[in-house]
Amino acid sequence: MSFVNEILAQVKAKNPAEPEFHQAVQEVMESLAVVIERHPEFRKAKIIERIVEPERVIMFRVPWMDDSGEIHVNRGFRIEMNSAIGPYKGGLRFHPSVTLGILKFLAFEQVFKNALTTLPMGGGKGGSDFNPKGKSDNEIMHFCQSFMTELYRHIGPNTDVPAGDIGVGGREIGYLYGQYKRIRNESTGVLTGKGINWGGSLIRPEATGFGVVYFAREMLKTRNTDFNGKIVAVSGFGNVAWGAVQKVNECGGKVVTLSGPDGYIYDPDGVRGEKVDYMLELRATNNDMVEPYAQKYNVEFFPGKKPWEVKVDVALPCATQNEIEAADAAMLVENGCTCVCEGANMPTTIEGYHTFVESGILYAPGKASNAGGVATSGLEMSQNSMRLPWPREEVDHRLHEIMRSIHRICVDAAETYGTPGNYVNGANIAGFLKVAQAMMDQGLV
Ligand code: NDP
Ligand code: 2IT
Repeated sequence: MSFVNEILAQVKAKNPAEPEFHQAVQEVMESLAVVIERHPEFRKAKIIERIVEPERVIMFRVPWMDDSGEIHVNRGFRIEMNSAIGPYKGGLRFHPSVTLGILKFLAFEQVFKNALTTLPMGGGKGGSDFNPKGKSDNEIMHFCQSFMTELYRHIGPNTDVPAGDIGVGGREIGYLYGQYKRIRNESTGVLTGKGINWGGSLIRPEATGFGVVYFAREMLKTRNTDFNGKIVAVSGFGNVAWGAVQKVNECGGKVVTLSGPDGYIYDPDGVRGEKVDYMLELRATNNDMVEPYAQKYNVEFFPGKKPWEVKVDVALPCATQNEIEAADAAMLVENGCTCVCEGANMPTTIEGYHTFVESGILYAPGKASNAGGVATSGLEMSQNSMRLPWPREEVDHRLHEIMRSIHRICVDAAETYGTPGNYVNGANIAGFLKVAQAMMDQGLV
């Protein structure tokens, strides 16, 4: 058995019933075979065996009371995956599908992503199987307070700095921060994605989506083209999708789809102007549905379907993991899509990404292309440490430069290791090398 297959078999045996974690490890391992060959010192130091094992996993009970007085019990998690290059950093996800395995896949991805940002941040992820759908503001607050009443003892501005992810936006970060401050009697940058009046960074809400488009622009540049006149499919209608839609419009492209768990809308005139603001309203209803967009703007809605059947030039998956399966990937390529740039984390299955890579279209994995969100979180941490906010232009300029650097780093690593143009290999190899080298420097930890 090859070394890579051996590792995969071990990971599967040791972590049963965690298919998303296995998938994330497999994708990275496929890229690393050549690195291990060239660097026997990593194999000797068991870097791979160490990197797939979280430094610490925290699981806890989250009891809370709803508006009618009924008590509920959810499960809370924080995966502290790797701190070789800085404090654990990564979002919190509140969604009923959350399990230990999902958060381990996300924490694992985050380690490599954060390494690519050029900033000193380790990798972590957390969340809960709490379902925000249909909950009142009061219920969300009580849940967040209960969640933080345990989480506070494990995090800190120099230890572990959570942020948002699916189901956790500005409102939730506010409630979580309020409770942390109350317990610790400390105003610090312990969370990112804060409100701009109390330590948040300008551009953080838009950063992931902006970054995805900055990255896609760099990719298109390698083929001497840009967003001008391009037709774009976006999935999701949340935070990442919202930022991406704005930036595509600014760059001269036209977004014709949005999607939710209920299906997708097709808007041939483009999601622009007040329709972009309406995305925020739609999210705030906590109803899990994109269909009201179709009713409001009199466009077609395709229930239970995904937007990948629409003929587009560029696809930006911004909803959730494994939303592009093998058949979807084949359909995109067949319909002439030339660039797929991931906003979500691991939105493409292994078979799907093989299809993209083999077809020779431009394809970027989320750990490179969606790193603008966590990178801007890193910039928020810097501003908090200095106690000095940067203006919008400064943050946007730094974000843009970081995305250009990540693109360059991926292109260079892919080339150095013999697969030019393969962004998956580039991202995995460059992210791995930075963390692995740090682990070597720090001894057996
Ligand atoms: P939001 O909660 O703001 O939006 C998530 C979107 O995805 C919503 O439209 C949601 O619909 C939809 N969605 C969730 N589950 C499903 C599903 N099973 N099928 C179809 N649609 C679904 O989250 P974000 O925009 O923050 O996150 C989107 C993706 O981007 C995630 O993969 C996240 O990990 C990733 N990401 C987020 C970053 C950030 O800074 N926020 C940074 C980097 C990556 P609904 O809620 O109605 O179910
Ligand atoms: O997946 C991600 O990179 C995020 N959800 C953002 C994490 C962060 O710490 O800003």
